Amino acid sequence: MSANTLRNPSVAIIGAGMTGILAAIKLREAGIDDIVVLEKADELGGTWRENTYPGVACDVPSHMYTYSFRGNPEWSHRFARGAEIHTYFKQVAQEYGVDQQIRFGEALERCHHVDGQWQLHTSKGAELTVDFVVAATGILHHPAYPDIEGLDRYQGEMWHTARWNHDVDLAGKRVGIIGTGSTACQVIGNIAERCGQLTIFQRTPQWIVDVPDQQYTEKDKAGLRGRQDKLSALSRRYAMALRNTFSKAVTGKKIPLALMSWAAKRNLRKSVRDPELRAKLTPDYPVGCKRLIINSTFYEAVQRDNVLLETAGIERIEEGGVVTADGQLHEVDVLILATGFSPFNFMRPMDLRGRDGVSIDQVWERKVQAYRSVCLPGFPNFFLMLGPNTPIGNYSVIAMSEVQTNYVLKLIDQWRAGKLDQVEATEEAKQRFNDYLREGMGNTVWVGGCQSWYLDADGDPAMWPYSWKQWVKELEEPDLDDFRKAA
Ligand code: N01
Repeated sequence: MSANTLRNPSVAIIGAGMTGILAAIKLREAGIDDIVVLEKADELGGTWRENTYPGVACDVPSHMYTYSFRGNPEWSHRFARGAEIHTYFKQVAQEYGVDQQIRFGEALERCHHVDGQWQLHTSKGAELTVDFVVAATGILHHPAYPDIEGLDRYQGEMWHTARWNHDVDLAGKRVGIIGTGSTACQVIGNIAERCGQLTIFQRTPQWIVDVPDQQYTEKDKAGLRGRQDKLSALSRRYAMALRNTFSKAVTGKKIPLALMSWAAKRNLRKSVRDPELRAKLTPDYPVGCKRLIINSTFYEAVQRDNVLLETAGIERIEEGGVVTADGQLHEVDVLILATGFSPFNFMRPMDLRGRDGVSIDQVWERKVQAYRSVCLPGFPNFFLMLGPNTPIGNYSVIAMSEVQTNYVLKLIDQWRAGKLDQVEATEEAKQRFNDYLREGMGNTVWVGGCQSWYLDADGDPAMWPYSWKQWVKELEEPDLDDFRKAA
């Protein structure tokens, strides 16, 4: 079929973060121009717009954390800082004209499948009808607030790391921070020196590896300007290194796992001299079970005289501070919640109803699952970006989104060519896919006995348990036998 006989679909993309921008670029490149991007905030950038906490940086090498088609010679460090990543996405959106297609300050509230199309209702009262919806709403987007008695009674300044209050100067203040995940480690390394006293409330210690954070010189940057070939080569080199180490380790390959364990244990041994403190910082679960933390500032900060690592466990919170299980009140002027995110919400809360009026909350009531992370039976012509079991972990989510976007485009091509009007995976295919995932989980480190945001309510990891290569293969070509046939 020639290009001018193809049907031209209308597509709504939910969210103007990294995946939403990518989807818009790729759809336009494929000749689909009837696109609207609905963004609830007044600016694009997703995670990198929302997370502005001190020390925010990407823990994936910067030259790998870019779109494959648009490298960035300007990165300041091996691990790019949050603000420069935000700038990168704004630049790319502008260069590719995507910013013109974004409707800012307009959230999608209702999304119903009616008579073969999607009817949308936005927070501005607009009604839209489109053929396809792409949910590019991110994973780590909904801050998780801890369920601790008395949290609402606290009288000092308090905020979640994803909602940083830049109006409060921490200099000289008594600061408490709950959590010791990737975010907390970055924050602690950055603010410890400034605080009068910093108390870290650690519930579970974490494994940390230190990868040197090289600063790029003007000469380094100049050598990369206008050289997409060099930028791509750099990106490939990092990607290969990560695949051969982290990705293999977490999916149970013995040698990479042993090396990763060795690196994390050695880092702790070398960095923390005091045996008592070291014991407090030593996890009792395998390396990689929780997401491995890449950080070079936390161990130094935790050994400062003005920093206390409190491991007694939080009993309750009072007006003036945090009471630990040993009965001690830790008075703090500021309480920072570095308590992570609710990763199983995806595009919710949203009144999303598929074929026959079935709601997403009903479908996901028992288990949050999808077919190949992208498709939902009962929701035709609706695609998830970074959906359940995308191989998140210590790898670039941009690379994952690119693979998923190509897959989505191939499915939309079926519609454009008139082969399918309703692109909908079958329930049976979804079940088979999830059985296949379950088979692989036993070999992974995520079932190593720790609690983490990777696990769903049943304790099953919402991760990809096989190799990166295998995942790319799965998404290379749609298997049309797994989709409902036209009625
Ligand atoms: O969140 P987390 P995060 N009482 O869920 C603790 C990405 N990221 O924001 O371990 C006491 O890892 C909880 O304790 P425990 C990255 O993918 C990326 O740090 O459950 N403590 C834990 O210590 C990362 O994995 C970059 O016992 C409570 C912490 O809060 C993901 O974001 C940078 C508690 C939560 O840790 C999430 O990291 C930063 C309670 N009631 C983050 N509830 C990049 O570079 C929770 N905790 C891209």
